[in-house]
Amino acid sequence: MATSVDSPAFNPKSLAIQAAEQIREATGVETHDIAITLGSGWGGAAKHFGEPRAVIDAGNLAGFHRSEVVGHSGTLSSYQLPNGRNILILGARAHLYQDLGVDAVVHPVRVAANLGVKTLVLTNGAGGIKPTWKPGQPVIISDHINLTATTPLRGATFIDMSEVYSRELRDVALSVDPTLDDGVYVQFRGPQYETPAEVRMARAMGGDIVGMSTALEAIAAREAGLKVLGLSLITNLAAGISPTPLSHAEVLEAGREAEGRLAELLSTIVSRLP
Ligand code: 8IG
Repeated sequence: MATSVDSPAFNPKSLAIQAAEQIREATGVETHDIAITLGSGWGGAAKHFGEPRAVIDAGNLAGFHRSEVVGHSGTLSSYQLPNGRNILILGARAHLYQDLGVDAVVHPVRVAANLGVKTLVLTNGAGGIKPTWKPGQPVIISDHINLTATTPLRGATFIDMSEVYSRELRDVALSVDPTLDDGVYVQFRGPQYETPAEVRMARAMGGDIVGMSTALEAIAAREAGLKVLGLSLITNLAAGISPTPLSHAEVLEAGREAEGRLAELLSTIVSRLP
């Protein structure tokens, strides 16, 4: 059957409803409570959640695209925590720099919302601007600045952005590790890393963290009414802060070294989420 581009099948919100229905069938679970996106360095947390109830190849779900970036997986997995919570790990992130469009970027967030998820944990690997930070250090995202010049919202969708990253959820993270620092996440489109001048600009604007993923996802989450917890692994010092050039290999290496601690931290936070 020919499907026209005007067909509801191409509407991002109906694609998210379709994918959610496919996940309900694959998992046998009607409602998921928490969804987690695992960015660079955070992947080890999954094994702390026990045996997955189901692992779904994102390529088989409506609206998903196979991930292009080394170090990212392309599956969604469903777990049940000892406290009974159903959690969904969104292991198939699309980035703006892949040119799949902003709807593809936020699709996993919309799918989670359609599954009944109320709490979204967004993790990422990112560059650090605060001079006291060291590669391998996790930090809490307190707020963001969206420098992508785009948004997942369409039309007159004037959503409140005064507390995108829930104070309550940040306090849960702090209850697990009171030494966690926090900072403002600045999203650039990428894929190139920043120039030193761009990092100075981000710092002058009030930014502490530079990345390429989380602000757009958080906006879509707030549109859908989800509470958001954002966590960054500082995998590298931002350009000009770091004495050496940035490399993706360095990012992956910092992720690997921090993985054990991050896995423990994230799984404990998740077990305490309201
Ligand atoms: I990992 O230094 C990682 N992601 N924009 N800048 C930006 N994104 C990043 C960086 C960085 N490191």
